[in-house]
Amino acid sequence: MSEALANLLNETRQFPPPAELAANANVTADAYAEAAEDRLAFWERQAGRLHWARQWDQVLDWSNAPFAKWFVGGQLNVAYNCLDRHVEAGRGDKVAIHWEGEPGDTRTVTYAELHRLTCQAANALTDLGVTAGDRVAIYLPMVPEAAVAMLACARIGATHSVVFGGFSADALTNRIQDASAKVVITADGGFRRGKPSALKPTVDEAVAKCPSVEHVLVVRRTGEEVAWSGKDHWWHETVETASPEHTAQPFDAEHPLYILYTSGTTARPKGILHTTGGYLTQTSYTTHAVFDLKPETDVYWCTADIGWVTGHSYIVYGPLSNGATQVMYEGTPDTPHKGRFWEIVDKYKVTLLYTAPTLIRTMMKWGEDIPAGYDLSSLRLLGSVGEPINPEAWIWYRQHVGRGELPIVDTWWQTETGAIMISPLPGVTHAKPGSAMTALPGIVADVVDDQGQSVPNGGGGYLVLREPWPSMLRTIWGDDNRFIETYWSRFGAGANHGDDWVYFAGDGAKKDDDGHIWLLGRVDDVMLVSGHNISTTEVESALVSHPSVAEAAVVGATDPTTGQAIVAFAIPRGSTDISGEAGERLIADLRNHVAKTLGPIAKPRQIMLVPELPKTRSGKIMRRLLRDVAENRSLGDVTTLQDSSVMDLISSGMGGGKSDED
Ligand code: 6R9
Repeated sequence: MSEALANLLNETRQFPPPAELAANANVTADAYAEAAEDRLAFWERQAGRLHWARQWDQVLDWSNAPFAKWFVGGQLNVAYNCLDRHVEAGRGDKVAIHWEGEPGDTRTVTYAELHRLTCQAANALTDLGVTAGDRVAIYLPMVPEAAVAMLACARIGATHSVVFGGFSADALTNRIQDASAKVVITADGGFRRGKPSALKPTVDEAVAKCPSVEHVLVVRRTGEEVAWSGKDHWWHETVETASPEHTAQPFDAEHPLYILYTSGTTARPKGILHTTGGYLTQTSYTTHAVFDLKPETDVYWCTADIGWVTGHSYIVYGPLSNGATQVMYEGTPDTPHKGRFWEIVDKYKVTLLYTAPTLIRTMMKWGEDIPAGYDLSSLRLLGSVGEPINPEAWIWYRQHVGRGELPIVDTWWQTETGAIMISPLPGVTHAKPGSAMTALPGIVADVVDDQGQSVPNGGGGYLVLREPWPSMLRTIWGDDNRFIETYWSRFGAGANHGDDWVYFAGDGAKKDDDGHIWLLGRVDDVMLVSGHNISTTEVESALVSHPSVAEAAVVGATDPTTGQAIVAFAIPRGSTDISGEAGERLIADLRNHVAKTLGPIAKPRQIMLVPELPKTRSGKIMRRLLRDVAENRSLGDVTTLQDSSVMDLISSGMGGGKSDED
C-alpha cells in the first residue's frame, strides 16, 4: 500500500518556553495528565470558569452521535459571561477595546460601556421584533458595533450570522436566504486602504431579494450618502436612544449562538452551527491556556476580521469572557504606511499578538527594517493561525517581531472546531518552527492512513479528531445529512469501520519522530507526482527557506510523464534582483534548493516569480486559481520574471472588488 502522504521535510530546531513565562504560566504540563485521566471531568472544570444560571446534569451526551450535546440541562447567558459579570465584579472601568480606525481616529470602550451598548442593542432588536431563535445577519466593518451586535444577539438568544464585509451582494444574499434572517445589521461603510468602502449599497441589493428581512440597522461610520428605504433604521437613532437597562435571561447550553458560512471545496457554502455552553467553555479556556492571558496586565491583539471564525472566537467570545483588554483595528496593514501594525503594537503596548502566516510573510517581503523601526518590547507572546506557518516564517516572526526570544503558538483549528485544537502551550511546550505540536488537553487528535489506521511516528496521512469536543460544530444549518457526509463519513463509525465516530477535518498532516503534529495543507491540494503524494506545504516551506523568497504557493499541474508536476509561484523578498538573467539564475537555484531540501521528487517543474498571490480575505492562498494558471497552455514554459500574462491571469481571478470566496 502506498503512503497516504510523504514526509519530506526534516526540521530539527526546537525552542523551550522562556523561564519566566513557564514559571507563571496559567496552564502547566499537569493539564495534559488531568485531561488524559478523565477528559469529561477536565472539561467540566473548564466550564466552571463560566457563570451558569443552572448547573448541567450531564457533561456530554454522545448517544445520538455525531450530534453532540454538551453540558446537558445547563443554562447560561453568553453576553452575561462576557460583560455583566466583569462589571458586577467592579471591573466596569477596565478597557475592553482600544479601537483604532484606519484614518487614525480612536475610541476607548470600557466594559461598562460595552455592556451599556449591548443592553441598548438588545432592547432595540427586541423592539424590532427579534426574539430568541431568530436569525440576524451582521455585515459590518471592524468597528466596536460589530462586537456589540454579536453580543446583543447572544444576549437575547438570537442567532447571528456574520457575513464578511468583503463579500459580494450574491454571497450576502445566499447567506441571508439560507438562514432566513429577519434583521440585517450593517454600516454605511468602513475605511479600507485610505478611503471609504461602502457596504450599504451591497445590503440594499441583497435585501431586495430577501423577503425574510424586515429591518436593516445601519451604523454611521463613513458619513457617506446612502440610499434609504422603509426598512432602514440608523443605529444612532435606534440603538443609542434605547434603554440601557436589560436583564440577561439564561438559555439552554445547546441554544444556537451563531451560524458562520464556510465554503470549503464545494460551491454551496455550509452554515456551520455553534451553540452556547460548550463553545464558550472551550473558547474561554483556550484563550486562557494558549495565550496565557492575564487580564489585569495583558493587552491582547488579534488582527483577524470579525467575519472570520477567528474574529468570533478570539476577538469576541474568548477574550471578552476572560475580561481581557484588547486592540481592534479597522484597516489594512499598509495604510497609511507599512509600519502601521508595529506602530499600533507600540502605541497600545500590546503584549499578546495573534495573527496569520500571510501577514508574517508579507512583512518578510517588505523587509525586517520596518518592524525594527518600532518599539516592540511590550510583546511577550506571538500566535499564528489560518495556514501552516513555514519554518522560515516562524523563525522570522520570532527574530524580528519577537526579539529572538518570544514563544510562538501555532494554533490549528477550523470554523467547524470553533476553538483551538492543536497548539503548543506557551509555558510548557518546546516548540518546533512549523509544527502545531500536540492536541490541547481534552482534545484527541490523530493522523491516520487511507484505512483509518493510526500512522506511526514519521508517517503522514489524514488529520482526524477521535473524540467529541465542547466547541464542535453541532450540524450544518438545515442539512444534517450533509453534516454527517462531509465530516463523519470518511473514517470510523460513519464509514462502517467500528463503533467510534471519527471527525475528518480535510487536512493532511504528519507525525514527526517525536509524535508531534505538522499540518500539511488541505488533502484536496495534495500533488501526486510519479506515484508519491506530496504536500503543498512542504514544498512551499522549502521555497521559503531560501533567503530570496518571502512567500510561495505550489500546485500540481497535469503532466504527461509524472501524472502531476509541481508548479510553484514565488514572491521574492524585498531587495532581490529578479531582472533578466538574475531572475533565471534565481529560478534555477530555487529548483535545486527544493530538490536538495526535500529530495529530487519534489523539484518543481516550473517556478514563476510573482509580486502577489491570490488569497481569500482570511489570507488563505486560492490554489484552485493557481492550478488554472499552471494548466493554462498558452503560457508555454515561461518561467521567468513577473511575467505579465501570469499576473494578468492571477489578478483577473483576484478581482478588485467584493468576492464570494472565503
Ligand atoms: C481558524 C481557521 C480552517 C483551515 C484548516 C487548515 C487551515 C488553520 C492552521 C491551518 C495549518 C494552522 N489552518 N490554522 N493549517 N496550521 N495553524 O483558519 O478556520 O477559516 O475555517 O480554516 O485552515 O487547513 O482546515 P477556517
